[in-house]
Amino acid sequence: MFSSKFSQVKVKLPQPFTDQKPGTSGLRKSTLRFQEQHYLESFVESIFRTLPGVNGGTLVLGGDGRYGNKRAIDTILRMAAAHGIQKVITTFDGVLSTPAASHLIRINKAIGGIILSASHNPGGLSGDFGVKLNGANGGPASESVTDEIYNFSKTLTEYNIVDCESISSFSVGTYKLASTIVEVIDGIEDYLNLMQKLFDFDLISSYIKNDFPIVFDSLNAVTGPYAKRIFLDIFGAPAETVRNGIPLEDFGGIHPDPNLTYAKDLADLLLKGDRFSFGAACDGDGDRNMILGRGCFVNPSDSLAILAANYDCVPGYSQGLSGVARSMPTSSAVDVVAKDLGIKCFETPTGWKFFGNLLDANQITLCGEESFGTGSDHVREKDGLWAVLFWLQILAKKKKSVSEIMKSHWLKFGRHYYSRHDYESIPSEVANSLYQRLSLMLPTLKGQSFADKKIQIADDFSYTDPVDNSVTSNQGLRIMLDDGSRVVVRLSGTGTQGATLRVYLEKFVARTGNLDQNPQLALDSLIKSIDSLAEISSRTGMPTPTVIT
Ligand code: VG1
Ligand code: CO
Repeated sequence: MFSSKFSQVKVKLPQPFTDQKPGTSGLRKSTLRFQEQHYLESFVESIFRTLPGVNGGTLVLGGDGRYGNKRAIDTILRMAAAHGIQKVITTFDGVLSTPAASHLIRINKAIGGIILSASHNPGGLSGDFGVKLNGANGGPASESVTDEIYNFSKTLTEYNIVDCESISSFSVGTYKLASTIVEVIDGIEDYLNLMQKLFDFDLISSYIKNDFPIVFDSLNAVTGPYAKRIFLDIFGAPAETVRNGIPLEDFGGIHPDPNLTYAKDLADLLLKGDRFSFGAACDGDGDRNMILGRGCFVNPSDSLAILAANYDCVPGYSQGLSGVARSMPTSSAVDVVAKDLGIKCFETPTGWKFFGNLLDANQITLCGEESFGTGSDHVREKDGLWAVLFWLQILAKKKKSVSEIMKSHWLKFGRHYYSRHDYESIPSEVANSLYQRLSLMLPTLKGQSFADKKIQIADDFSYTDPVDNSVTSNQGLRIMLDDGSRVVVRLSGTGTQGATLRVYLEKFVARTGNLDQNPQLALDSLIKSIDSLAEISSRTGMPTPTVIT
């Protein structure tokens, strides 16, 4: 596959790039920015000069198939060879989901992995591209590592690469590039084996074949080949089960974010039609999941709580959960389950990297975020298809519908009404001054009335990692009321156009209360109060959020 003629070269940068600071999950920029000469190379050089064990190590490499994926793989392979990496494991067509990459890193004892994805952001020439770095545990690199990479990039003067003919097709096999071994695998097999160890595939397969039709939307992104292998080839479900199952460079124009706005077609199938009993979708790189039942949507915070409460339905977790964790803006639904199970519950900042230490130290088994991310100690990333299989296993075991499972959950634990309102593409100055203003107001808010309740705590969330004692501050503004309700305000770290303001709203209703309200109505007074306090609609000029979850 590679030509045997090559030479190792050092390429001088005209000047260093100063905008290579990784955000919530990796370096994410417009595709056009990444297409600029030396841009990708600069970031990859900073990685290879910073990551421990590069010389002689094994690296996992792949992406979600978006525009730029193959070119980036070719470039990174040649840079890996120039840095003395002993082996790079990549996949057929370079297509590899984030959770599958995490698993490959772990089973191959790799020094880490590079995942080419801007996750749930749109792809193509007018979309975004991204580079995510994972460490030897399979999880996103820690803040200290990404800070080091960023600092390195700011003064970088040259990068190392092997000069040879570029390649654009990756077929399965083992190749040699300079002295680096390039192993191209199918990328699905290992992940599938892991899923088969955790779940009872026979039980799920017979359940869905017996009048429980399901539909899964890959949104033209990375999970297509995985979903087809599992749902069609193994479970024997009909072809219509997997929608948009071929990874396309621009995701066919779809915004690969599994929520009620961007996966509306799927949502309509479940919420308005009666053809399917269960529906799900994953994002661009396959780490997020949205779960729907006939006529119902499962809020991701509830989803985490329901998985935790029903862990004993799944063979892979039958020995029990060591603990659970959720990101701070995620609702406390899982906290209540943890209390009932008598296990610990941790609250971390947003972003999967914070779960890594807890998972590695066996402090937790399950974890999740309100942003459609759920996962466990089986890998060190959130895992979309895993969550779908977990749900199917619960449904098959309990022989209940999604809405029955949810109702019985709320009847036992009470309901945490929850919603997230996103205001996307706000001019950065507007978002920053709004946020700054609210942040400066916090010390004066305690004791004041808000949504007819009293503010008990108003602070900026700060986290001390219980494993390594590292402190991460400024993780979101919290307003907590005396009835347990809360509003959290955060600025996104994954957007690429202007700023995105996220407002998270939560209100608890005990099991004896009204469990059947529309969440937007149940949260109405919180919504109005935060809008008037933070002047969101007046300052942004947006009367309503872009996305409501
Ligand atoms: C968002 C979510 C966060 C998630 C992150 C990466 O970050 O809110 O919960 O971990 O995306 O998900 P932010 O900073 O935009 O709120 V993914 O699917 O991009 O790996
Ligand atoms: Co993702």
